[in-house]
Amino acid sequence: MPDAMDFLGIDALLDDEERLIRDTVRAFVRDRITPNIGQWFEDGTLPREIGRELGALGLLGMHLHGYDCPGASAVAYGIACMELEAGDAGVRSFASVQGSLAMFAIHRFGSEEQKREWLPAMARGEKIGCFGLTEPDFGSNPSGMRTTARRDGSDWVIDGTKMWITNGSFADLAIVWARSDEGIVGFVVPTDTKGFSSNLIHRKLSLRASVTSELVLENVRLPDSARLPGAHGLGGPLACLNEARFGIIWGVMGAARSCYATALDYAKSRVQFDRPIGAFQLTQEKLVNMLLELQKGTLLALHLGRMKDEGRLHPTQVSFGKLNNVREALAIAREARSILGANGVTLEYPIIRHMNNLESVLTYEGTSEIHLLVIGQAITGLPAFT
Ligand code: TGC
Ligand code: FAD
Repeated sequence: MPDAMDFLGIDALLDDEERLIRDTVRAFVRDRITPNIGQWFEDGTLPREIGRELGALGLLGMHLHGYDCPGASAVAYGIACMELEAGDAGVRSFASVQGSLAMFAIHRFGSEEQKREWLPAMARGEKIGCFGLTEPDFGSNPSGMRTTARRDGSDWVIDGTKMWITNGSFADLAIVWARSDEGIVGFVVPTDTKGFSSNLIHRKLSLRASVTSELVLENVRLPDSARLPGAHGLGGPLACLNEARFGIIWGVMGAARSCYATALDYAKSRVQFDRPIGAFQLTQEKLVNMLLELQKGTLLALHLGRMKDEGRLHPTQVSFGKLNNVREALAIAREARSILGANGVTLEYPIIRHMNNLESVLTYEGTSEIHLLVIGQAITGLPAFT
């Protein structure tokens, strides 16, 4: 009989190293995240030392090569994201922003000096990075950004505000994207630079175990060596987003798996009308529908991961995965929540936490509408953004 958690035997499609990474990250989540996450979520915090712990496991910048980065495959990185987000999307977000956004930007577009200065320490989690693209008035449309960078002698002076920046308040460096006479350019901004400040965003009801901040840059003066020399135009930050979006395709299947597993267990033990609620056809329909989308989404993630490892994954295919898997993970979480009845609304169970987190994941890294329009343009040749 197929396994209720791996009905299609997807496990057999992984190699030994991939299974080892999965088991290692799963054990870390079981021992370190699961016992604490309810409290962190309630308190609205994520301890900064998680960075060093993820670094020690080789999970920061894990798919990057050189500069003390682990150089793992895209599939191995995806599996790690899946296991981290089965714990909580806040922890996966931490790893995504550090590895796929901040480290990737330096790795792809940075100078040799920048790579040597930052990447090894970031891989160990000693230095934390954040990625400032979104602004208060420019979210889905970053091409309108108002943050400016102007040359002043051999220096640059940056002014502007970035909004909704993950890891912003405890970061040691911020990758900041700004408009200049040369188009959109990127900088590595040490957060102790004069004129740089951050403000924690409070009262979030989603991704509470994740630090989200506003970044304010007032007359921030930096030498030209702080500019990312390889990044020219909006394609720079968008290339970084492809990496993080890829991790999300996997991550959300971890959150969905946690919801499905919790609902399945509950349905077998909760008795109403003298029978386990899992014996009712309506409950079975919910569970089976969850299983279908969970397995299909996991297969999709693996397929896209193999394509990425072969170097033939197109950004529009990343949009396909992000749109589908986040949408389905959210549907699974909502359905799972209903199976737990009143218990489904408390932090005693993980479901409502995942469900609330997934609302942010639906919005960040390109909203579902933006990814739909990216795919729509790819298949029709007709842009429908404006
Ligand atoms: P468009 O004219 O289409 O493109 C401008 C230039 O960029 C290139 N490009 C890409 N390059 C690499 N990867 C992609 N996915 C790319 N998409 C476009 C394009 O070829 C062009 O290059 P060039 O050389 O011709 O100049 O740009 P547009 O202004 O029309 O915008 C297109 C659109 C709407 C798809 C884009 O702006 C977009 O993706 N918007 C969504 C913004 C977004 O996703 N923001 C995310 C912020 S970071 C975040 O949310 C982190 S959450 C972290 C966490 O906690 O996990
Ligand atoms: P808007 O762009 O104002 O969109 C609002 C609604 O309008 C959405 O439904 C959208 O899909 C829709 N819409 C917009 N344009 C169109 C269109 N052309 N056609 C149809 N519908 C459209 N950003 C960073 O730079 N770095 C980070 O680390 C980061 N972390 C984040 C963490 C959290 C918890 C959250 C919630 C956000 C984070 N973001 C980050 C910001 C995130 O990327 C943006 O919220 C996202 O890009 C959407 O922008 P917006 O919120 O301004 O929404």
